Amino acid sequence: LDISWFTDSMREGRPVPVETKHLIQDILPEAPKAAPVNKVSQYACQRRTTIENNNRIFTDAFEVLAENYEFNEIEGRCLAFRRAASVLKSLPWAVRSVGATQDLPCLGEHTKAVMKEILQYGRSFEVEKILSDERCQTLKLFTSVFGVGPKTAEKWYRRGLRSFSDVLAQPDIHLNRMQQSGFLHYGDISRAVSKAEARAVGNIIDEAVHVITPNAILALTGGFRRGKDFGHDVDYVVTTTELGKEENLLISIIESLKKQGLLLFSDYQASTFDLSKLPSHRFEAMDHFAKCFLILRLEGSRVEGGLQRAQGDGRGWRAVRVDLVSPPADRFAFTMLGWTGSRMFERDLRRFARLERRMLLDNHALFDKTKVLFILGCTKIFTHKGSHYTIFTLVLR
Ligand code: DCT
Ligand code: MG
Repeated sequence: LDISWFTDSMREGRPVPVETKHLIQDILPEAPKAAPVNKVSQYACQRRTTIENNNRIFTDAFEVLAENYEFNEIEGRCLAFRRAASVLKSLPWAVRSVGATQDLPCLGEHTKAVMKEILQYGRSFEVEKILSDERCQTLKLFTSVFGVGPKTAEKWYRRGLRSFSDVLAQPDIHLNRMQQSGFLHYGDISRAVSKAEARAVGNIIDEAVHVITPNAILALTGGFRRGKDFGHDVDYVVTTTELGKEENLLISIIESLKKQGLLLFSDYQASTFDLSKLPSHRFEAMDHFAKCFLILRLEGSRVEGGLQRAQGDGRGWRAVRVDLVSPPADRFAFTMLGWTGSRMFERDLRRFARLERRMLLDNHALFDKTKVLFILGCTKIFTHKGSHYTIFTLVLR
């Protein structure tokens, strides 16, 4: 098929039937010339990313490689593959040749070699090797249990344990409370949570918190706030407009859930937030606000359209993982931004603030290093103009 007449026509703006246009775009070796390849920013927070992923064949492979590096504690390479996946997820077009990626940031030699293999053979041999590796399979299985991290998983693997029944049969392995609940509710909490289930959880928290205070603020965050239809847990920010009253809020909510028989597990972490210790120059994975990691019993009758259930499950309820974080009201905007994710977006937002704006951003505050002042009372921390995002300094107090 000689497609040059059609491609020339498309380039010169002559009319071409839409089916032909799509066919050509499918078989062309390169991405369409109009794709803004040279405009893709190295910062995730400067890239417009929808939840539609046009490059899943590559990003799924990158995630396997990243996780394998994580298991082997090779942080740099793990991050490199997560960065590359984040860039490809932002593209409104599917990559059809390695040549089409030449102007994209964050794609190194190794990433490109994996992409080349996938384009040529439809799969990556390196990824297949990892997926069939016994150690990797076992670590993935063990870390899928709530409360089991890579270190514990490795310890169990080194003891020769390969399955849950191997672990549970060891008389000298003492599971902590979180791990016990993780095994007990494994089937339920490893199944995706739907948006309807997340809203039903929100209604339960909302009812509980409004009995405690009429001034409560409750906001869904995490993946659902980014528009995802499913998640591995439900994340809510909950506080009250009365500054200081948020201190005991989570304790009261947990108490109320327990009384209603809805609490299957709870790990409460009190606030260690100290305004005088800000700004923090060191990167911390977790913020200092009061938070709790819960497993709740969710009745099907509370969920619009019913529960996500395993086949043959006759119960009228399921267990759901829920995270609650409770900042003081004047820290609400920072907390919401920090908990919305994605992980790479958060990481790059902080990097962008530091390197491009000389500011320090975390879940607690935004600090302007040039003017040596805190930007307080923000209603919005960043906004977007056209396709670019800017750290926003709205209201100064
Ligand atoms: N977060 C972060 N850095 C981490 C972990 C989490 O910045 N290392 C933030 C971003 C997302 C938010 O916390 C909630 O975390 P998760 O629930 O793990 O992520 P999610 O995007 O909500 O994913 P899922 O939909 O699977 O729950
Ligand atoms: Mg989540």
